[in-house]
Order: sequence, then structure tokens, then C-alpha cells
Amino acid sequence: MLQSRSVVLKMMQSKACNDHCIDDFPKPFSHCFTPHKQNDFSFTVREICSSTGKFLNGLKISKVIFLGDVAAGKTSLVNRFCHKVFNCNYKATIGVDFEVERFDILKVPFNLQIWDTAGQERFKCIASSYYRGAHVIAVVFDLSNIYSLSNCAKWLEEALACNTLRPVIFLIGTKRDLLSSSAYKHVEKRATQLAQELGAEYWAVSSRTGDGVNELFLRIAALAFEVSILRDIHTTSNKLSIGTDLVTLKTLNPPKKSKFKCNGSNCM
Ligand SMILES: Nc1nc2c(ncn2[C@@H]2O[C@H](COP(=O)(O)OP(=O)(O)OP(=O)(O)O)[C@@H](O)[C@H]2O)c(=O)[nH]1
Ligand SMILES: [Mg+2]
Repeated sequence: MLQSRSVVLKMMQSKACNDHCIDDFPKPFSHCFTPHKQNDFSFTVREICSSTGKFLNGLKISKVIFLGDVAAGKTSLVNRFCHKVFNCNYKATIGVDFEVERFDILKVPFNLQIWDTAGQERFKCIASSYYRGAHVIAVVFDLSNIYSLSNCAKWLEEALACNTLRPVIFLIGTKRDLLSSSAYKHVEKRATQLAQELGAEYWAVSSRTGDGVNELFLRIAALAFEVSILRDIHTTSNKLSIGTDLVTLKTLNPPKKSKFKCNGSNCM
């Protein structure tokens, strides 16, 4: 109850906090390890956001789900970003946890629903029921445990099976602080190969030091925002063209005159 109240309060904030305001397109972890090669928001998105926002339908919310093996570091990552804390004691997530973060992107209010799912097999059934309707899938693995990388394709496949529209995909290696540079390079090679196969953007972060965490979430928010606005435009223009067709049809085929005689003031 308390949590849902704080979520609503966050969504109703009149302004996002300073580090949640995005005007420049956030960079990827590496331009080599992303399928999203653009350096800026698309021209259309910038245009729409700088206009009066008349094409923007209602509250903007995108759903991101975090999934991956037990103890891969999902909760720590979400907590580092949402609460600026790190706990070195492991406490398994039961089912799912939920957070909302408010952003202002190109001055447009935008909310990210963050679903932190459990990696434990016994909670799979509960967790997977939250996979549907994801705009972003973040598959998390532990850089210090290569076995957790090999399960990522399976996690992604299960989440994709619950979604009809293709979400934006991230492959995120956690616990960067535990690896030496040479050990990291070795894992990075395998992880980026997999990211490419999965069509995912690759990141390496540390929730303990905070390294890369803010940058990652800003990037997730920006890509989700871009997709959401473009989908809005697509929906709006479809509606417009249906409307236009109706107008055209009416003009071409005006309704036949009523056979009823008009002899009163109520007749139109
Ligand atoms: N050194 C280090 N330890 C980390 C980092 N991230 C997480 N851990 C530790 O790894 C353990 C597991 O982290 P969690 O975030 O709870 O893992 P999880 O993926 O949420 O696990 P489940 O909820 O069971 O699926 C905890 O003891 C964390 O303190 C990190 O960046 N660096
Ligand atoms: Mg967890």
C-alpha cells in the first residue's frame, strides 16, 4: 500500500529530479556493442516534443523488466539507481519487485516502470506472468560467473515469447568491480558476441561502485521514450487516415435522401 502510494506520488511529481532530465541523447556503453547506432533522438521525435505536444497521447509510461540468473545482481542494480544504495548481503527477490522512476525527456514527462523479477526457479511462474507488455527487456548476468551468461539466451527467449511487439533488448554484465582488466576483457569478448546474436545492447556495470549504473538507466529511458513517441505518432496518423477516409467516403457518397417527408420543425 505504502509502496503503491509512493509510486503514484513519483508519477505525479511536477518535475523530474535534475539527474533524470534528458535533453541530449545518452551514449551507449560502446558504439561497437549496440544495434542502436543513432547519435541523437530522431528528427521527428525532437519536432513533436518541441511543438505543443499535441500529438502526445496522455501519460507516457514504458515497462522495463529485469531478468536473469539467481544472484546475478538485478535487485542491486535497480536499488543502486532508484535508492542510491548497495547492500552486500544477498536477499532473494520473491516473485517480483516494482519501482517507478520519473524522467523529463526533451521536456516531456516520462515514467519508467521497473520490474525486478526473481531468478530462483521456484518463483519463475510468478515472475514470468509479469513479462507481458514489456517495452524493454534487460537480461542481467554476473561478469564473475560465466555460467550466468550462458543462460541469458534462454531468459530472453522466454520473455520474448510473452510479447508480440519486439522490445528494446539489453544484455547487462554486473559486478564489474570483481574482475581484473584482463579477466574482464575475456568475458567481454564472449558477452558482446552473444549480445550481437541476441540483437541486444551490451553494458558492463558495478552496483557496488555505481560505475555505469546511471548512464545505463538514462540510456534505457531514452530508447524506450523514442520508441514510445514513434509508436504514438504511428497510432495517431493511422487514426487520422481512418478519419480522412471517412470524410472522403462521405463526400463521395453522400447519404441517400430520407424517404420520410419533412413537414415539421423537428426535421433536420
Ligand atoms: N561486488 C559486487 N557484488 C554485487 C554487485 N551486484 C550485486 N552484488 C552482490 O550479489 C549478490 C546478489 O545480488 P542481488 O542483486 O540480490 O541478485 P538478484 O539477481 O536480484 O538475485 P535474485 O533476486 O535471487 O534473482 C548480493 O550479495 C549483492 O551484494 C556488484 O556490482 N558488485
Ligand atoms: Mg533480486
